[in-house]
Amino acid sequence: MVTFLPTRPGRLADVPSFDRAIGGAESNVACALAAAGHAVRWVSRVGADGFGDHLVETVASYGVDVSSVGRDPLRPTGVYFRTAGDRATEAHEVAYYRAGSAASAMSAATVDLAAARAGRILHLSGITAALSEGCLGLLRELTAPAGGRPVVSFDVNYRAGLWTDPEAAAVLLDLARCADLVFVGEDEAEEAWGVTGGPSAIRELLPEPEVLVVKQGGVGATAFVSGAGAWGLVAPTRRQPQIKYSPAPLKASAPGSRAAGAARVGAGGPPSGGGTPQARASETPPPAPSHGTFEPAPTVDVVAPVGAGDAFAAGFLSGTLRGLPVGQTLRLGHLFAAAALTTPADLAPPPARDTTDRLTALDDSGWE
Ligand code: KDG
Repeated sequence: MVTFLPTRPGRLADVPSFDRAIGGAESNVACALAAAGHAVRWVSRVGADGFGDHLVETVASYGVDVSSVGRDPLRPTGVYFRTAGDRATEAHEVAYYRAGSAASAMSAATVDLAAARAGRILHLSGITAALSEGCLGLLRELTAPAGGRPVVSFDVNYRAGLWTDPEAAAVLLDLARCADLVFVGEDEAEEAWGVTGGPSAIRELLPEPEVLVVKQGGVGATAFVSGAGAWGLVAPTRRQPQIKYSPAPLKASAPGSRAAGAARVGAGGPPSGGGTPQARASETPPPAPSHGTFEPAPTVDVVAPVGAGDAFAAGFLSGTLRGLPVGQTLRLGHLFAAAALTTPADLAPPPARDTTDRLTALDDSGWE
């Protein structure tokens, strides 16, 4: 979507002018990942109009392959306007002009499915599922269990205002259960599914995905990993031998230090397992822990929260693609999100790689 950001605070009714930018959950993730150096393709549809040109050109300028973005000669590119919102409550107004847009007319018949399935990870958003029957059908097709499908990453992205279907909650739960990696906010899990009780209660509802990441706003995020990380994400107890990017040698495993595999844990469960890195390095991967790994979020001065979830997903996917241990992968999510939180736009390029390498390798005392 093309996004219009207010040039000053206030109600939508009062803001006199807007600056053009780009937004849209999947393209935000694609751009942040490409800016972090990954090979990314964005598969979508936009109108054969000036806004479509702007969107495709801007996404391409981040290094994303846009060759599979179709142009719809009959339908316009979706746009949306939003207000700056209240910094304390994060409440803001949003006006979507997306009904009848090129993207809302996507379906399994109009999108290049082979292109969508060609990467190692296919990232999808629950927002798209809300747009039309065709879009929902497309997501069902892409999340259907099938041999040789890529790892399917799904951000629940529940937007109450977009759903007319009373079954929204069930639809999103269904899609999430078919994915391999799921991102969900603790607040949206409560809003959509009525789950209270924190990350472990959400994991109980969603035991299927190999990786479930519960975002806990400014508090942090908890990742549950089951299986042996067959597609690259390693279990927390194997984190130390996987550290490749630390600028200085990490301390050996002082009890309670990050190098020993300790992680502060929120509602997700007890601390992740210990064991010295040296001992773990030569062992077969341990059985996957059933508890979560929690990483606190850094404190940032929030300018606009929209897009932070996409940035977090991009950071987590970046760490996953790099084979980083889950604790560092969560930190990468937080750092990408911090970049988005501190800019007014939905999309922000992630921090430079040397910064994220340094910060993901810090021990607990240096993080917050
Ligand atoms: O996650 C950010 C998105 O919400 C935003 O860029 C626009 O995709 C969008 C939506 O529908 O809300």
